[in-house]
Amino acid sequence: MILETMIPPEVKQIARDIRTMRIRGAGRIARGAAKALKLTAKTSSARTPREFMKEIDKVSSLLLATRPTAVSLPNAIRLITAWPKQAKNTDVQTLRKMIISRADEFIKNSKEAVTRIGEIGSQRISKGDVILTHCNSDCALAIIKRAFMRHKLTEVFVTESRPMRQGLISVRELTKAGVPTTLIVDSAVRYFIRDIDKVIVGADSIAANGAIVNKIGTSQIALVAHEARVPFFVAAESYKFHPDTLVGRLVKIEERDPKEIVDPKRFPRAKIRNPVFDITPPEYVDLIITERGIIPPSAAYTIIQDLFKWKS
Ligand code: RUB
Repeated sequence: MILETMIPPEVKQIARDIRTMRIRGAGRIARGAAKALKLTAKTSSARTPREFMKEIDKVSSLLLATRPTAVSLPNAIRLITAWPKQAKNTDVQTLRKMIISRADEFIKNSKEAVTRIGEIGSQRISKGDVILTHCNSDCALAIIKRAFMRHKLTEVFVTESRPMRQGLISVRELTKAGVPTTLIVDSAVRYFIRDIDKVIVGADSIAANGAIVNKIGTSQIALVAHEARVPFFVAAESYKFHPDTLVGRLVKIEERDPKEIVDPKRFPRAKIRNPVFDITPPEYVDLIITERGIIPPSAAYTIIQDLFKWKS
């Protein structure tokens, strides 16, 4: 039996960091998981392939239990462990090498995908555009920064993104890159929508019907953009497409501690709810920008089925 105590402390720390959001954002969570699997493979003292794969499974379960919504996490684990899991007549050393090289490959591909999304997405920005983004997405910011470097973009509006205020991370990153940035509260989106040319957000999961799961408030912004006929773009690596939605499974929406909103002791008679993601219907999404190219939301089904061979 693999005991919890046998999991390397650095791996437990990564799991803790994902749970407490020190590591956050779907891409970073996936890369964190890849690093944890690599560390496990490197330090394992398993004597048999069976023992080794049990350790990998144990760590996978620990990671999967951290946050439920970003499919990048299970997809990263699946991509790294699928081969070693099927490998027959192999030894611990070979399995170790497989996990390490697949984790390295995942991290490298993931970072390259973000750069490529920046490149592809920036071509969809017109000279003088004012962009609005929500929360903090590496993919969305890659497009904004690339477009700014190409002298296309005029200004970016960033929502605060309550309750954890990840918008402030975006503001820091964008101003550091020299992008003219305006911070607004989430409820000011409709007030400012007439000043906006395009909305660009990231995604934690994309369902087979093209629905987007992203930071709470995204769907309200999409609704406002739709009403004002402002194009709504989603930027996401291919591993954000959710294979389970092919068979009608729903993406689990994480509900976090109400303390992130306010100290519940101050309102002992009130119930406080803190769902941290929501679902934007595909009708409100104009484009999904991936590292493989731009697709309409209606092509999500094909991406999941064909590109990944993740058949129901
Ligand atoms: C982050 C969030 C981001 C997506 C995409 O939520 O919703 O928009 O994860 O980010 P949280 P990226 O802060 O709760 O993790 O493009 O960086 O993967």
